[in-house]
Amino acid sequence: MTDLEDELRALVGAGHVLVDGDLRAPYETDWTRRFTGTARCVVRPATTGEVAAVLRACAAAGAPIVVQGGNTGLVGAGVPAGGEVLVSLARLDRLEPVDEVEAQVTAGAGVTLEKLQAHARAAGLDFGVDLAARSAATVGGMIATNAGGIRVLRHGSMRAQVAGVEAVLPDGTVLTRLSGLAKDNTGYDLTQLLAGSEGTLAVVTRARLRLVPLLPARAVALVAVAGTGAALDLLAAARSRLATLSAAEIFYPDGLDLVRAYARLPAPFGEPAGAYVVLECAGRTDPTDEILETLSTCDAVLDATVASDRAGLDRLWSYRESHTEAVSAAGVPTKLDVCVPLGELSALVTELPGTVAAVAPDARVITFGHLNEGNLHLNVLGAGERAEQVTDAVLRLVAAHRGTISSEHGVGRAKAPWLPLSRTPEEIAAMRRIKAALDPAGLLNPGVLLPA
Ligand code: 2HG
Ligand code: ZN
Repeated sequence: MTDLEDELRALVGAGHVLVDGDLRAPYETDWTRRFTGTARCVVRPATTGEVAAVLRACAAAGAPIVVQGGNTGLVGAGVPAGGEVLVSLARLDRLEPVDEVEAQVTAGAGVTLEKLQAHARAAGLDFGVDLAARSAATVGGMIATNAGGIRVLRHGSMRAQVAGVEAVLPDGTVLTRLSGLAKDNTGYDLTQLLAGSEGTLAVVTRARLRLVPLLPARAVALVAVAGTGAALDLLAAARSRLATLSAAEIFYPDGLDLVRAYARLPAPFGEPAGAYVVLECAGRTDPTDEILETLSTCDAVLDATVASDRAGLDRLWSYRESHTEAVSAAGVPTKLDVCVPLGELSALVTELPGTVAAVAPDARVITFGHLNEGNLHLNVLGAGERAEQVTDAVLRLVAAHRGTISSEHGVGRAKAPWLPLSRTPEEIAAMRRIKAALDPAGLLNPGVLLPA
């Protein structure tokens, strides 16, 4: 083995430098199975000091690095393109005690969302971000991608929860900002710069996270509506009348069919509908009556089913949350994660099938997502060798509707060539200057975010 591998073994322990192909394999392919590459080796540091030492050693050797959390990313940003040292942060999984007065907690980058949620809830608080990959997604990856999920409506996305971070620059310098002060105007906000930077500027090792009130009483409505326009009418009614609204999601009949077959779920309604909306309310007291009253006075509602018990909540949410796994069981999807102004949503949904069919006649699009933000997940199945053309056609359509090419999954390797559709040449040039200042040798996550 080369000098670098020997040096890494000395830094993190021989058992945490994986060079054998079988041991590397689980780290080398992303969740979708679309992105895969060979790592030079996988390194598993356990502390910030070890991460710093690993980065220093890689910098001295001129070795490029790819950073990985729970490997739940969907844009190919956490797996190697080929030949990088893969730094897994899974062992940085320390959770400190909840500070109940500040309503904050410090968590290691490798802590899973599910563990963070359980920890916060045991202290009578909650974490503001929730998403279907909660059992594997980690704090560091969620900060790096500025993850969104199902409660952005209520609490904002990941960056809104982050009061500070500890992070390691590519030269091994450790930046520590974990005091969590509620007001602190002392210069550039490096924490917020790193949120959404996709591991291209520094490696987040710990985070000071804000917590939110625990709202134990929940009610969910699964609502059948005629289509996207009716779904938006229902959203408008929910937004104006439901003070406790915590989620508003959408899916369509073809997604429902896939999910029902995959998760063996019954048809939710006697009659099929054009679109389905999930509304969730959460409070200290049961919000069921509030939801029922809103549904009964909204003309867009064709049919609805409401639950507030644990089993019923899980059952209704599973129609929406099983989409990703059901799609994956049907094939390797081309995943597009876009956001348009709500006024453009109906037109986008209408024009989408024709746009895809024009470049990939055999492909089909499963559409679902976060209605409140106009954030649709367009999962194209059967694109085969036309995946790039489908991506190009759909992202151009989205840009024409004043939308963004990445709403919450990030740009990664998957969308980097299309970044100019969403950011001006001046913005991209400024981003490159920031990248060059913090990572002059271009060693961190090369090929991710910024177009080649
Ligand atoms: C979701 O909202 C996730 O369920 C995954 O962002 C979306 O699989 C997808 O495309
Ligand atoms: Zn999503």
